[in-house]
Amino acid sequence: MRFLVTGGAGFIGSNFVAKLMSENLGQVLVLDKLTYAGHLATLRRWEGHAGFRFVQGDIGDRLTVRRLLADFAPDVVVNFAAESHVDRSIDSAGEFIATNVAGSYALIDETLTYWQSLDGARSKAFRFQHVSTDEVYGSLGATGEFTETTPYAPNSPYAASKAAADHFVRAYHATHGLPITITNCSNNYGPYQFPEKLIPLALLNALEGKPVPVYGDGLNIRDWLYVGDHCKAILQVIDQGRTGETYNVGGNTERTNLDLLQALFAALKDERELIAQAGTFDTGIDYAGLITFVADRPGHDRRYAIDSGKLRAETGWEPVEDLVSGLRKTVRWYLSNLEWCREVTEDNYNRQRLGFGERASG
Ligand code: NAD
Ligand code: TDX
Repeated sequence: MRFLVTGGAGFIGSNFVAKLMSENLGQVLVLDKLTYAGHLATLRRWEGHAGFRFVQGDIGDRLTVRRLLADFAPDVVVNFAAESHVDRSIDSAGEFIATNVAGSYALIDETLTYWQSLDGARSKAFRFQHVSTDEVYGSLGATGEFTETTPYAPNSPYAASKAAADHFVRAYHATHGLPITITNCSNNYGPYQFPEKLIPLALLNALEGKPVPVYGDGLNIRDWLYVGDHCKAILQVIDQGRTGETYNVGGNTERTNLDLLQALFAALKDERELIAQAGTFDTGIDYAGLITFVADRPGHDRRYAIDSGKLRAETGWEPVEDLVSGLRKTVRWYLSNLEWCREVTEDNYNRQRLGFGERASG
């Protein structure tokens, strides 16, 4: 199998590439623009491996996409490439529209032309797998779960841009027959997540004894899924999912942000020895005492919860990690990769508050 993986230098994409490479599942070509969120350091271990290639480029650059499709001749295109941070979309939505909407459109339109050029067997086996989010469904009240038929009601510019892309992908199936699947997943955590997101931000701040910012009252609920389990779900959908269908992916692990942070701090406390070895950190910090309530995120969705029954019934998917084992792996990974954190954030991010300052136009 030949996989074209867009956004493969980012968090989830790189974990997906690691799964393909370490399990020898096929040839991999990564197309990534290397924005602030994508780094070659994340893919370094695959450099020089037979079966791995990296190209720096934009999914919205039709000529590059066309050339790569023709030269590499993929059996599967998996689209992870996106602007992914809600807070940045509040500051400025332009890049979200450029990549998530226009970029996804250019990618599927070029993919359609490529797919139409394939002969019978290859055309039948081809798949475009689009990676999306539960945030397209908006916010839940105290009860209920998102299903695949929940109406779209995105609240952040990020979610709106992902919703638009989902609609185009679906429309290319309905109109042109392009063999697509869409996965809508809940909050991921694990290795290689850029430290702007809640878990790595809180983990690094706690280690350094810095305030851990909690938006609003800290009672917003997210459903957390270890990234490896998300990648497993994507592979199973590519393998067994029906074309034209959407599959929700979630961990049945709903936590308020405050409860999640307590679980993270417990995982950190379990790793005192590793913390002592990892640097000059104080191992006696009262992490919970670092929690600092800050102004709420504008348009902050209150609760997400996912019904992944369709995915489970049709593919047999089950997550392997629970929150305790997943956080343990995550904490150990960050403690062993502090240099990666430094490398990917230097010159572009110092864990400052995003999404609540001056709105930039564009
Ligand atoms: P990320 O920000 O860590 O990585 C995104 C990657 O895409 C980066 O490597 C970046 O350089 C690349 N990229 C950005 N614009 C590009 C462009 N125009 N052309 C090519 N590459 C480009 O994001 P992530 O958290 O790994 O998310 C990956 C996908 O999964 C996204 O589509 C996101 O919406 C979706 N998703 C994320 C989560 C989550 O919790 N992180 C949950 C559900 C769905
Ligand atoms: O400093 C913080 N303090 C805080 O309280 C940050 C960064 C976040 N939060 C809150 C906001 C959310 O309720 O924590 C929760 C999680 O925030 P993020 O890590 O920014 O994730 P979220 O906004 O839920 O979106 C994530 O999951 C769905 C990903 O970033 C998206 O790409 C994905 O689609």
